[in-house]
Amino acid sequence: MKKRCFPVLILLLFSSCASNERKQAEAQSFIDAYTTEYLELYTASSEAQWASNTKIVEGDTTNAHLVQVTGEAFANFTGSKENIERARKLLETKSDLTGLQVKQLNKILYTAANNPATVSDVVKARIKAENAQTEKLFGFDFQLNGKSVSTNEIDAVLKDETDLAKRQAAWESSKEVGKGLKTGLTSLRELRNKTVQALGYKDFFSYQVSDYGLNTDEMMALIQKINGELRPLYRELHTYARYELAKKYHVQEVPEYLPAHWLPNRWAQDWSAMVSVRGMNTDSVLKTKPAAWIVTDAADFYKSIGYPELPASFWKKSSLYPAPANAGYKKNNHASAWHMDLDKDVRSLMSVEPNSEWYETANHELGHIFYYMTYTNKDVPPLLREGANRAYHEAMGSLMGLAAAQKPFLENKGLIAKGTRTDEIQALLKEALNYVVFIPFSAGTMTEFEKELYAGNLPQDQYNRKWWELAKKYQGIVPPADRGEIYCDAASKTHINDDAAQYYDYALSYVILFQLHDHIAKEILHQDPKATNYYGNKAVGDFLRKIMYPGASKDWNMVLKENTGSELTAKPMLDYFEPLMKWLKVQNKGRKYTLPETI
Ligand code: X8Z
Ligand code: ZN
Repeated sequence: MKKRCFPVLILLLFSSCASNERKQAEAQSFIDAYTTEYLELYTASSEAQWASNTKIVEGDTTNAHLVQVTGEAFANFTGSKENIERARKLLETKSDLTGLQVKQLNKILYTAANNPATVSDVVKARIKAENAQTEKLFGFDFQLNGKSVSTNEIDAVLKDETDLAKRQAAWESSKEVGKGLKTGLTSLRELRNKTVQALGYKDFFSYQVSDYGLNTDEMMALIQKINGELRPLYRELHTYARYELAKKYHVQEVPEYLPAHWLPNRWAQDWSAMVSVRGMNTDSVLKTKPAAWIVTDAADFYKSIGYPELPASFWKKSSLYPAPANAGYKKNNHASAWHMDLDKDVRSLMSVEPNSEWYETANHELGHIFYYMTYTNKDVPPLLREGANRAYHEAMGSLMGLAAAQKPFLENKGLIAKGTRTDEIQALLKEALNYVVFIPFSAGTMTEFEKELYAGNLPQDQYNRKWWELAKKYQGIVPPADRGEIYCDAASKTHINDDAAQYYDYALSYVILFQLHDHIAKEILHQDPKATNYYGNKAVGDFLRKIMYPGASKDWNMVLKENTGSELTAKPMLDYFEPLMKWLKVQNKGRKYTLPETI
């Protein structure tokens, strides 16, 4: 017995090793062939999408045609029966494969589920409906007082205007676009659901959520937990804003809920423009700069922490500034970053003007760009060139945006005079009106609405009622006047149309951002998280690059744990705003709170 044991064991080991090698070689040759074709089709489709988002000409169908053709080619390949079967087959013996191979095969199946050949007519119709919706959204002619206006101009009114009638007109103008998008959204819901259902997903929402390795209930629980943890602080901010804005607009009776047009953002997702911190009025400096400075300065910040120069093609091919009013074309007015070929071609689409909002956004977009550039390396196969999860991708640039607005950084950059005295609580308040206020919008209104839409099949004649019910519940916001079902206010938000069922990414990204920032401040810079200066610090860059480098080839929970020592937690975010909470409670003493303490 014993005698035979050895040779048998060796033989077994040997043969299983040989079979491992064979299986791995087989998987690799499939993955390699798939990748080659994938890259070609992905790039062609990106180019078509890029053109159709940067040059929208009314009546011109060239872009739409190209988007359709390249989109269908990409879908036919990625959703083909053959690719699905081969990936599934190889995964049947996944213990024989490397971790990286398993991840790539899963990615192949995940992409297939959005494009199954078995329902190719549905996929075709979806591509068409998606492009039509984007063209309608960004080709829309916003009108204010009988004149065409850009969304930048509407935003400027909502930021600065104190006359409530004028504010309401601008706010209402910004929502007009939704009317024409309502039926398109319903078709998209059907088409998106039907596509992913063909490969066994319950609905499009659960499909998108599954990218995190979570099911819908788990994601909702996670997001609700975050929302619940930030609720006490939001409730203070909400109370404070009602009273302060009533004062500002000379309204005698403080409203129970905030009228949407009182707030300096079309969706009430960021109220930071409400507060101007004396001594830290960066807007007054920024507006003296050319728009290009905003982008080059953000790039300079990344460079200072050890990121490379942006490639010349970035500057040449990006679309960074608003289309001139008389250009004869419109462009997508929402900021985005593109990895065109999953290799060196990186671009950004923005409408930069010299102000603090675009300064923050430029930092945000470059976070995506440098993430792309960092995980484009020999160790990360093209199919895994994505963030650790989608929220990480959003977190990086937002983190840099936060860092680029802190006082020591601004002093160092000469954006405010050295030694300027500022009120720390006001600065913290301004930050909370951005980062904290965003949570009930992202984790509440947006996520709950899209869950109802996709998983709950919300009837079309209830879209607006549901939207405002959620806005009231989570954000404590009400519309200035009745918004019947002729409107579709949800559809005025870009992501509802073209980045569907993913908005919880941003809520999670803010939580991650504060975890990373806390770690950087305390462990690397040894500075107060509320007053940091990342500029020029290579160790900060090394830390971020270590997270970025593996892309999606590592488990996202592990990435966080390994780099910050903890799992996903809102604690650093809550700690950050602790002093503000105390201050707000004093300010709000004797005021009437209208939001329930718990959601
Ligand atoms: O959509 C974005 C980015 C896209 S790359 C500009 N953000 C969310 C939004 O504008 O609604 C960034 C934060 C929230
Ligand atoms: Zn982003």
